[in-house]
Amino acid sequence: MRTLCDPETGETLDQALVAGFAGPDTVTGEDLVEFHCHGGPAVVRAVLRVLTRAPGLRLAEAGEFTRRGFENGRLDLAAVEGLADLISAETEGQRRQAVRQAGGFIGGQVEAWRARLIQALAIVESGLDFADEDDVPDDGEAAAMGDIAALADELAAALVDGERGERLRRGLEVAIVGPPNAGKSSLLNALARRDVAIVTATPGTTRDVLEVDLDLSGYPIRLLDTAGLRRTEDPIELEGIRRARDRAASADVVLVLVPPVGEGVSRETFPDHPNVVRVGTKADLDPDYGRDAPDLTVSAVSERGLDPLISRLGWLAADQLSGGEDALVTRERHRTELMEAERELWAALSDGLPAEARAEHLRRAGVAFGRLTGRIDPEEVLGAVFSTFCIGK
Ligand SMILES: Nc1nc2c(ncn2[C@@H]2O[C@H](COP(=O)(O)OP(=O)(O)OP(=O)(O)O)[C@@H](O)[C@H]2O)c(=O)[nH]1
Ligand SMILES: [Mg+2]
Repeated sequence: MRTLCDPETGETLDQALVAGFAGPDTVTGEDLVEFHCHGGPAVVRAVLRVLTRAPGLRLAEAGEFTRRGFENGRLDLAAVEGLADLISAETEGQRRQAVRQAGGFIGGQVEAWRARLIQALAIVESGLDFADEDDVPDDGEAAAMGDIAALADELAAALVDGERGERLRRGLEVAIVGPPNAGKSSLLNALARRDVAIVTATPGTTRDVLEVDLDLSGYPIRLLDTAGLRRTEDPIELEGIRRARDRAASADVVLVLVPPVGEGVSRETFPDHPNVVRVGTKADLDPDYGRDAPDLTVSAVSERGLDPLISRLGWLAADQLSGGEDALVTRERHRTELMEAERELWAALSDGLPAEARAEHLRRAGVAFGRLTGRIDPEEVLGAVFSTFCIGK
């Protein structure tokens, strides 16, 4: 415990725990001092006022601590992104994935790939000086290119992952579609357990796409309520229907709501989607669904059938988000760089290529790996990553 005073007036500001940490074994790699003062806003303000008056001291910018840690080699860029994901993780699945990336999961793998690539590149480059004397690649180079082929295969395999990692970050998108008055908004409200969407007996109530994020057994789900599909002349409703079709087409799962016969004004169907669950609505009315036999039935009023629907969604989420192994790629940025590296590796492997060109393709693959982990640091990439942090991280 230390007494913190204003050096100008001698006034006591707080009794605080002050902890010093010697670099380079700290989060930033620099020497650090932490003040653990009492949490009242006036205390914090007074301490900050006195500290920032001292020459050379200022408040950190957003993400500055993490940025210094990165610049001092304490963590790679993918780990920085993992940390950002950890701070914003809302479900258990997202937290687990973020902890893994913050701990250097993809960074470690990419560094291992890069090390192998550099070895092969060194062998190809060492052969360059003697290229005139011997057009046939020697054994060393053949072995090196054999490893590059294996590397390209590993990259390809890592990229065939159904984009699980990215999906887990943003959540599984589940679009609710169907004819007007089918009970789409009522179902959204029932699943969200809040009064999110307007429900009325007038067909064509919903126009905009409404989004609600839910946590279903640890998996993030983004539910979309959409405008009822029907033929109409109303330009506002037409725009709503266009958005509904658009969002449903790109959603991971589509719930097609089937109202009881006579309840829905239109039977216009939704075009094919690989993941459709047909849900009969208004089950409390003891309904007849005619020829449109649904997969399951629910009532937003009596809540009958909601639990089976939630289980079904949880099961779909587990299937689409968790897969067999932990996802290596969790961001579009990672995917772009790995795809670029893979392309360059295959290019380097093409037949009859002069050794200089082969080496150049391998170098470019290495640059793509380097961009992923932040070893090669175009300012705009770094700026984009760090600006998502809050101050104090
Ligand atoms: N009995 C019964 N009525 C329901 C149920 N779900 C919705 N309704 C009624 O059906 C009508 C339409 O419900 P909404 O949820 O607004 O339907 P919607 O599909 O969102 O309709 P649009 O936004 O117009 O496309 C309202 O009068 C609801 O009260 C249900 O489970 N049981
Ligand atoms: Mg609605």
